[in-house]
Parts: sequence; structure tokens; C-alpha cells
Amino acid sequence: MNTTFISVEVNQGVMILTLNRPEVLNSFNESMAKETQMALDQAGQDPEIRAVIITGEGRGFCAGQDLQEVLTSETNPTPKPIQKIVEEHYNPIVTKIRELEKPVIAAVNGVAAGAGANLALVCDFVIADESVAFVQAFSKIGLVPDTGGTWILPRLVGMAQATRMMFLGDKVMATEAKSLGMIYDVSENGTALEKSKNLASQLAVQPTKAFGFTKKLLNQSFESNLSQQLQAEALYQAKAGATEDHQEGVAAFLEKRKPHYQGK
Ligand code: T3D
Repeated sequence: MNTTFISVEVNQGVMILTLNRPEVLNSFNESMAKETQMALDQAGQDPEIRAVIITGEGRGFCAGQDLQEVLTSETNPTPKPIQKIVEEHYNPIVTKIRELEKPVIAAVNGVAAGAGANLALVCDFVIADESVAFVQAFSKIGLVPDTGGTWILPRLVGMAQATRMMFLGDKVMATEAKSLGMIYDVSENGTALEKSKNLASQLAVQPTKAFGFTKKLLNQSFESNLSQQLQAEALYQAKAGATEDHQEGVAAFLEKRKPHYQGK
């Protein structure tokens, strides 16, 4: 895949997608958004890829929308309308992450603001360096939260904290984020990517299909009532039960050996 604003590396079943516009804290321009979408498509299509890490180059993870790109100026007299930016850049990224039937880890190496904060939060795992600040920066510039923030944040931290973050736009440091249940883990500064790689390597040798089905169940869990969710569990259990990995898991248990899952 030819890319300019992200780099993509695949190694031992793990794709590392690095946002790469460090001079603007990896804020999203249109091309970076499109390249990110393409990389997520590749992650979905390639059976060899069984876990994905999203991280940032330099001192930031992602500062959200590139605000230069939306400003009307002599060089940019007709910027793309905001609604189109949200619909064409951010919404597909969030959908692709949530629908990817493989685990996605955000290795948050530096500040995560606006769409950048919510990009991290919609991932399945978030590991952040302890000096990282998550900022719902939208209200500071008179916008509403997007990139799935109004969907994921209340689910993670409840209405009171989500409202506080979105109205006040204050910095939520990694340690507080973990204590609020907003992220999975905090790492020593400079180690979020390493820690994420360790987690991804573990996940990439697990029963990938069962993870994909689990994501689907989690995606719908807040919208379903108990009976709908029980029904969905039965259906996805049937699918998981028909996988080679399930056969392997049971055989390995009975033979008292380690399972060798192939994501099939
Ligand atoms: O079209 C739409 O707008 C709809 C889509 C909305 C989605 C959104 O994401 S809206 C929210 C957009 N993001 C922000 O409002 C965050 C803006 N950035 C900041 O508030 C701060 O940069 C941070 C709190 C993230 C970090 O602060 P700090 O002090 O660590 O860094 P800095 O000095 O502010 O930034 C470093 C450089 O990156 C600086 O450039 P310079 O002065 O070195 O040439 C700064 O201008 C640039 N930068 C940071 N964020 C953005 C940016 N340039 C363009 N767009 C940015 N979002």
C-alpha cells in the first residue's frame, strides 16, 4: 500500500498503523483519513493480520482534525463542508474499527485531542503513556464531539463524566482515564507502543474469529434487551462453535497441551 501520511507495517500477524504528520501532532487531513481507511480495509481483508495497533509518530498521538484544512483562506477558498468531513473522513474510520473482526489497540504515545481522542477510545484496547492527555477539544472551537465520542464515552465513563469532558474540554490524564474505566492501561512514558505490541502478539495467536463475534456482541449490547442479547449470544456461539479454532481449543484442552489457533 502506497501511503504518504501514515506508515503501515505488518509483522507476525500484527499490523502497526502509524499516523505520520508529527509536525501537527498527527492531526487529520483528508489524505491521512483516506489512507487510514484503506489500511483498515487491508487489515480486514488479509487473513494473516490478526491484530491491529494504531499509534502516532513523534510527540502526539493525534490532535484531531487539521484545523488549517477547514479554514477559509486565499489558498483554500472553498474548504470541504464540515458535515462531509465528518461523514467521509471520520465516520468510516470508526465504523471500520468497530466492525473489524479483529482486535484493535490504540497505543497512545502522546496527546489525543478531538477526533484523535475518540479515534483512540473506539478501539478495543487503549494503552496510554502516563503523560498522555485525552482532550474532548471540540467545545473549545464551538463544535460538538464526533468520531463516535458521544457513543463511546458515556458507555465507558457514564453520562456525568462524559458531559464534563465534552462541556469543559479539560485534559484527562492517562491515570485518571484508567481510574474512570475509559482506557485499558497506563504505561511508563515512551512504552505504550512496546506494551501494545506485547498485547497484540498475545491476541494474534488467539481464536480470532471468536474475538470478531465477541466484538459484534459488544457493539450491540447497549441497544439490546436481555432476551435479544441472549438470542444473539446463541447465534454467535453457533458460529464460534463451527470454527476450526473451537475444535482445536477443545482438543488441546483434552490432550493437555497448548492450543495452536489459526484464526479459522
Ligand atoms: O471539519 C471539522 O472541523 C469537523 C471535524 C472535527 C473533528 C475535530 O477533531 S475538531 C477538534 C480539532 N482539534 C483541536 O481543536 C485540537 C487543537 N490542538 C490543541 O488544542 C493543542 O495543539 C493540543 C492540546 C492538542 C496540544 O497542545 P501542545 O501545546 O502540546 O502543542 P501545540 O503547540 O498546540 O501544537 C504543536 C503544533 O501542532 C503547532 O504547530 P506549530 O506552532 O508548531 O507550527 C500546532 O499549531 C499544531 N497543531 C496542533 N493541533 C493541530 C495543529 N495544527 C492543525 N490542526 C490541529 N488540530
